[in-house]
Amino acid sequence: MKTITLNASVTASNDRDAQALREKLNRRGVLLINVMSAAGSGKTTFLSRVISDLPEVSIGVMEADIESDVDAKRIEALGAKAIQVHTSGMCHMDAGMTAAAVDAMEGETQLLFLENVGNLICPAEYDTGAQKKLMILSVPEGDDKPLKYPLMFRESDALVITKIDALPFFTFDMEKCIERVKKLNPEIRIFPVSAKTGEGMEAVEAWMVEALREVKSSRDS
Ligand SMILES: Nc1nc2c(ncn2[C@@H]2O[C@H](COP(=O)(O)OP(=O)(O)OP(=O)(O)O)[C@@H](O)[C@H]2O)c(=O)[nH]1
Ligand SMILES: [Mg+2]
Repeated sequence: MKTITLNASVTASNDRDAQALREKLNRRGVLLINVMSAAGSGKTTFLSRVISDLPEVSIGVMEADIESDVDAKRIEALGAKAIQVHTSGMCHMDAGMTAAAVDAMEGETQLLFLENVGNLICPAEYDTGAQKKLMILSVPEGDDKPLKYPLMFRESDALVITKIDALPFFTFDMEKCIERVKKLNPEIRIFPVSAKTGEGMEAVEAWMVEALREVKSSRDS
């Protein structure tokens, strides 16, 4: 398994780098999804479930962390392509770093995930060049997070509310949470799931497959 260490881009224009990467991915017919959430909310567990549920799709995962390679090893154990990206202490990935990570991925993949560094603040501030942004909120974190960290909810195309199997043990008002999110971002798609039991996974996987089909058909047209 490959581990690469990246530093923040020196270029002033993250947005320009992001646009260049997005165009390159579109030309290749590859869908990149930027997965963002707080530490421990369940990103790697969610991605592991997607890999198991979609054996017909070739999936690659870029695991961005400050230290260690535990997540990349978990993904590789499932038979998917994975690389570990060390961010030199940075709390997010920018477009230049993401482009370097995409280049370091070996072999053909149709669906690429960037598991961003776990926190609800900095990753939301940087366009990585991914065509889609998916945010994960877990039940134990609480239904008030859209009030406290609005930017990530505003910026995301999809919100996965995970660990719904734990709802009986927490005070989490699903309706109130969804209402708060929709107020910030009326277009966002919301998928309550349990990556542990598999409940709700089909709907979010269908959203991903449709997004992949759109990228491929726009390349072919
Ligand atoms: N009950 C329950 N536990 C879950 C679920 N998904 C993840 N977990 C647990 O939550 C913990 C953190 O999961 P990870 O997938 O490692 O979370 P992460 O967001 O990748 O963590 P970092 O990469 O460290 O930010 C683990 O103990 C998982 O077993 C779920 O759907 N239900
Ligand atoms: Mg992880």
